[in-house]
Amino acid sequence: GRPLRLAAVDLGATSGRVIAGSVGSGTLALDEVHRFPNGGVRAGDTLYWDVLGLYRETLAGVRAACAGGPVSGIGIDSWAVDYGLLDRAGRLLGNPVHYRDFRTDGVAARVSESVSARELYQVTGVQQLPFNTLYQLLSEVDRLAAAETMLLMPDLLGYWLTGNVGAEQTNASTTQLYDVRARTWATSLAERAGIPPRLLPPLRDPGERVGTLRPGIAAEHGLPELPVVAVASHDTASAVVAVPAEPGTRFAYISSGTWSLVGLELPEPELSEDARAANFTNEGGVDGTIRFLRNVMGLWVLSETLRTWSARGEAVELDQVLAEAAEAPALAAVVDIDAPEFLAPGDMPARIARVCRDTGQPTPRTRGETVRCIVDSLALAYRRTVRCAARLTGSPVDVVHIVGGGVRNRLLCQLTADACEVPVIAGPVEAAALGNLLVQARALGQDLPDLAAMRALVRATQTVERYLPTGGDWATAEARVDAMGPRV
Ligand code: LRH
Repeated sequence: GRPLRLAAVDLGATSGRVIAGSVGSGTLALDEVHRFPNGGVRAGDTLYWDVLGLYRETLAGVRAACAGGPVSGIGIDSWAVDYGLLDRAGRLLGNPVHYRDFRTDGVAARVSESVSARELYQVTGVQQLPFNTLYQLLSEVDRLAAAETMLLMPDLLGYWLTGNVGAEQTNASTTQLYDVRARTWATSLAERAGIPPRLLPPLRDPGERVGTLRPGIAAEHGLPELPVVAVASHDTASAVVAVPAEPGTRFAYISSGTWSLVGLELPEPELSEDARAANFTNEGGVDGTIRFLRNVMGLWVLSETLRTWSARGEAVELDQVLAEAAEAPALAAVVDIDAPEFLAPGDMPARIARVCRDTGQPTPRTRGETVRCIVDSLALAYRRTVRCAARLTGSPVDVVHIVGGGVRNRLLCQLTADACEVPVIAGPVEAAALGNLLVQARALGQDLPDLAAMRALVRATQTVERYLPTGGDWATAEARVDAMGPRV
């Protein structure tokens, strides 16, 4: 049909953007109309999100999109697990807390007294991460009595825009409060764990309407009363929609941003004890698919490293240190990038050096060597995870697709091909925004019947780069990391 112009609000942990996209048959074009930094705000002893800033920037972006031409819809996606609580009058109860805050330390261990880790996995299919919504809610259990509703971040912004509460399924599936087989809230499990089920709002599917921009907001911002569409509101689910996989290929994907989400698309959840032991998650995707994946620590360690150097007054450009890293010796020292010590903000170069020393490896001395250690370690984690996913599901992987900001890191893309020993197809960068636009477009009547049609449109319109494996002794490096301690 005639292309639709749509606003995709894509909120990442380190930056947010609003993209005006045109979607029609043979058309998928992006125009970034607004971008802003995002990140944790430490106040007192807590690491918060600037949620009102995110709301303000969302509106600023929608205004910018509308200023460029008529817009037919708005869709919002963001990182998973974090939420705001509403009281009985629908007012926000407290400022949402960042998943990297330490309020959840030790909570998971307490839950296992009322619900076993095994049962939790059987019902929810979710990997053990300290910041799962279940654990975050339990860390503030005293406050829950005053709360009526829990809204995940995109649903909270959607509520402010439209006045309607709900929980979009792909993001709900990350909470560890969602029954992955029944596709409903796991209410009895929630109750036993100590979470009042009234907090869990009605579920909505990607493609359903959230509602219409409230007249007061439309008037205040000079906007039309636009439909707000529930997209795959978990950014990773949106990114997987836009993986340009050829039909029939056996592909793994890496959604590469602050986190690297590494895994496979499956028709059904994989809930074996082996999958649980390997800490793979079963998150909901579009059209009933399952995202069987593992969180790998991702570009976070690199961005925190650059932040540490900048804070010391050492001017650092990402491209410059990556060029230095490319010249540094390969696989000189590797760390388990998923070790818990890399989760919280802080001095990553010091942590890397300490791990190298403690494991009897050469300590990186230059910036190039430090970055090489991080990028080698990431590629190694991709190798372990892709191979593990293939082993757990019995489905070999012929190609690895990388989407998201990490596509720009050409050293990492090449090392991923080397480590995984299969070709890598890298692109598109703005996969989450593209997936957001595609699901919106379908909801508003464009002819995109299934994931295959959406991916065909991505392939026809977006450019990708190919990387072929060139070798390296990854097996030895893998054995070195296997001998190290526990992972997140
Ligand atoms: C990536 C992501 C990931 C979650 C994490 C909290 O942005 O949504 O899928 O595990 O943030």
